[in-house]
Amino acid sequence: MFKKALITGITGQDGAYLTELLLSKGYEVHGIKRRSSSFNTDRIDHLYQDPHDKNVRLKLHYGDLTDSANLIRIIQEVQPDEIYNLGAMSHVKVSFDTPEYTANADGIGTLRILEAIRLLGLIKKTRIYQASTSELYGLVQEIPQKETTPFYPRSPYGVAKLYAYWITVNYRESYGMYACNGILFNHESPLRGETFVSRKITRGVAKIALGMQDKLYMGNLDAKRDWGHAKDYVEAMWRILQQESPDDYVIATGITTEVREFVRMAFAELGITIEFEGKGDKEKGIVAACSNPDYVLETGREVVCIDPAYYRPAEVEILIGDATKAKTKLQWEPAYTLATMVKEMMWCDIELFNREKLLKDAGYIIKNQFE
Ligand code: NDP
Ligand code: GDR
Repeated sequence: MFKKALITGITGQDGAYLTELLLSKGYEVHGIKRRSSSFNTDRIDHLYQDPHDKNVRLKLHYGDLTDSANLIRIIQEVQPDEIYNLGAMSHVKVSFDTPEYTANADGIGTLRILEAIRLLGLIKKTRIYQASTSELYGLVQEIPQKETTPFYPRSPYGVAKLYAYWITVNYRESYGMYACNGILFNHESPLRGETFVSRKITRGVAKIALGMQDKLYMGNLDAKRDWGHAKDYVEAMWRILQQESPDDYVIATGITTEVREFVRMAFAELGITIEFEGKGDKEKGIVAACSNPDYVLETGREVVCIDPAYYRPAEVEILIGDATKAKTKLQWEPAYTLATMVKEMMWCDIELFNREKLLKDAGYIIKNQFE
């Protein structure tokens, strides 16, 4: 018999990679998608199956983590063996603008799922994965951060996820639920949302190289992140739910890198050398050399500058994770390095914008429909 999984946040970066993984393992995958005025299933369209076909193994349901009745109905209907709660308002900076909504979706949303399992009598059947985050660590208490490091979140997002973390632990301890937290450090991919820093950089660098954008406006270049690849990280999510007993795990690479260095690596991938000069708001990234004849960027041109609008009211300065527990107990190892990930992301965005440029130059795109 195949297993059934229910994924909240199936239309997001991780939802797409996880769906691919679970389908490849023979699961029937159900996903909750939000109603939107425009299509929001781009990341999983290649996996979509016509509901009229036979043996359809990917099914989508309209829903929202802020709607208890809807969640109870879907869980009742699907009777999942595993729930991956990936749905969230996941942008740290945006959470300062929408703190109440973030608490509702990211914090109470998790409670709604746990309560639904309890009320429906599915405690013995359904295992649950909660998408916890390195943002829980926030202000540095210990480095590297591991499962026992104290939490000190620094944003409404981090605080909402702190509630979700503890309510997951509480339901496990109170009701014997198979409920686990994956404390995942930043993970990126070509499917990463366009406003997270990695993708903003690879998109911006691609457009600058192709002559479609002048500069990249950045926030805090000093921040350091432990960046992995989403494809490796969804494998860890699945492994977390296959263990004999439920537990919480840090998933990270153990290497931390400055945002500034990510920018440098992205340009370098295209043969463009960048040097940074100046300090604080006045810092600039200048072209020092360009060895690739495909991209004409004159030496001395300013391509990166700071816009303080991207600073956060409170920042998480450094994240670096210790995934020893996951490596030992789950036998989890990431396949990507930061360098191989930047390469993949950079060339995907070059291809994307090359295509757009071709269409524009040929007169097929009148206004920029990709912005
Ligand atoms: P994305 O932002 O790419 O995806 C978030 C998903 O949640 C989307 O499908 C979105 O739907 C959905 N969503 C948002 N609000 C609601 C809601 N109210 N009800 C139902 N669904 C909702 O995030 P990622 O894929 O990168 O991350 C997945 C999860 O892991 C998130 O919970 C995130 O906070 C957490 N996380 C992510 C890390 C990372 O580095 N990527 C690290 C650690 C944790 P729509 O497409 O309609 O917007
Ligand atoms: P983060 O990711 O906040 O760590 O949360 P993000 O990529 O947004 O920021 C990483 C760091 O880069 C700095 N930064 C900028 N960030 C953005 N978005 N845009 C900029 O222009 C910019 N300039 C500098 C930020 O200040 C920050 O220090 C991500 C999300 O996926 C969360 O959902 C997840 O929980 C954590 O990772 C782990």
